[in-house]
Amino acid sequence: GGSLKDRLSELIPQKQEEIKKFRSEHGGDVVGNVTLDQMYGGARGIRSLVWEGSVLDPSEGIRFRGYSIPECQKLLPSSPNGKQPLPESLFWLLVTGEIPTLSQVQSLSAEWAARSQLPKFVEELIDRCPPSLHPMAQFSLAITALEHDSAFAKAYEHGLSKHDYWKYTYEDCMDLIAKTVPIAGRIYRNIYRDGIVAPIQLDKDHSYNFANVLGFANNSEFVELMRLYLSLHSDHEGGNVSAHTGHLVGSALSSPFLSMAASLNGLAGPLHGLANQEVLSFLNTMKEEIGDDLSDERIKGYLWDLLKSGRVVPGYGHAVLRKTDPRYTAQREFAQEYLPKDPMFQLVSRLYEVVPSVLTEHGKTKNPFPNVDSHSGILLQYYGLKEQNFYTVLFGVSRTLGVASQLIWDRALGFPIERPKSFSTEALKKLVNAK
Ligand code: AMX
Repeated sequence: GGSLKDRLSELIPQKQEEIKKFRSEHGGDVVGNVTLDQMYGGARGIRSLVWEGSVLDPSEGIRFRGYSIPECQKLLPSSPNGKQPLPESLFWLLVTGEIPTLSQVQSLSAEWAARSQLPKFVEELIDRCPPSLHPMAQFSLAITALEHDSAFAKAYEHGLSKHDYWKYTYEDCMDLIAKTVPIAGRIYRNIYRDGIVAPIQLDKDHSYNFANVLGFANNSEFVELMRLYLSLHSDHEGGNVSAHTGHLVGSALSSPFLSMAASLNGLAGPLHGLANQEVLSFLNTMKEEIGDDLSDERIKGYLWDLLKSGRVVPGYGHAVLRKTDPRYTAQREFAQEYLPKDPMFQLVSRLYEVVPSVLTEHGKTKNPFPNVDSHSGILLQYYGLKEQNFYTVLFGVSRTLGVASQLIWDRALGFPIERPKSFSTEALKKLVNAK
């Protein structure tokens, strides 16, 4: 069938019509209420966002356009020489709600490879960053600089009709996704290797090229890991910090580059995407301290010391999830297949047996089970991508798929600028007393 943009042109009027009808029939319906505790408590659970790509169930985990992770692994096209879903196919699903054919997916691979060229000044900008600047800061800086060639910003400046917003947003999103790969590769090669970045291969898929710019494409298992990784981290409904930030900034009609840079800055926080880096430091320090003694007593003792010092167990807990994250499970299955004997995998598996009971006894967290970040680091370590400070960049390359797909729909559906109401404590007291 036709291109993704052609398919979108068909789907957009249908969706606009569907929402128009839905709102005319139910626009005044009440879908929730808000307590004071929710206002002071990080807006947890407040129903206030529309997000088309995925919905998170507290016990079952994420569904992308209605499909669970195992269903995606089964239904989405994979590489002819692999079995993990191609992230291109997940992007197609996020954008259209439809399972693409292999040829549609291959057309996306080719298009992203073709759009991957970086402006010279962006390369120079990355090259001038000191290696001591965190990779996520470099990543966000480079994505911001892509604003230079934003089709949306240019067209807007020249007077753009609202009906055409999505078309330019789409073009920018495709460029954005394509360029995350050489940007991430350049940052990695500059900081940790020889500064030489392999060129993008026009006949290869997104994940192969990603592995290749990092310097790991000679290992086909690593390429498969990237396909899984980039698919799993792409989208986790709309309220998490990176997704919500991208959507919020986009609502001001800032281009996809500015929106995604903002999103990445949120992803770079230790309670969000940086947790994958934190997990590795946690595992390494723990390994140093307890050595080969993986007994319950030794692990529990270590965990209690950590908790008593007022720190969190990174990789455990979640704002919405209340069971083991299926993204954790998918990575665990990968490890069971490819690296069952790896000592770090065994440590992670032991923690899975011990941490939930300790956190339950600790009695604070609403979810004592592991999240996505608890597992990703040790897989990367196994294949030699050992520099944990870089891990959140991988998350960001993936998260770009989810944020971009929603940005296209935000503009297609004419979503307005976001502006929730805030109150001072003073004003809230009056509001509550007035009742
Ligand atoms: N270890 C120790 N304490 C934890 C904990 C953990 N893993 N998870 C939650 N808690 C504590 C909280 O700090 C909070 O303590 P407080 O009452 O003293 O402030 C209490 O339990 C209640 O928190 P919650 O409602 O269960 O979680 P939340 O929605 O406020 O926060 C999250 C969610 C993920 C930030 C939190 O679980 C956490 O800090 N986990 C560790 C960091 C992590 O793994 N982050 C990655 C999440 C996934 C992602 O975004 N990439």
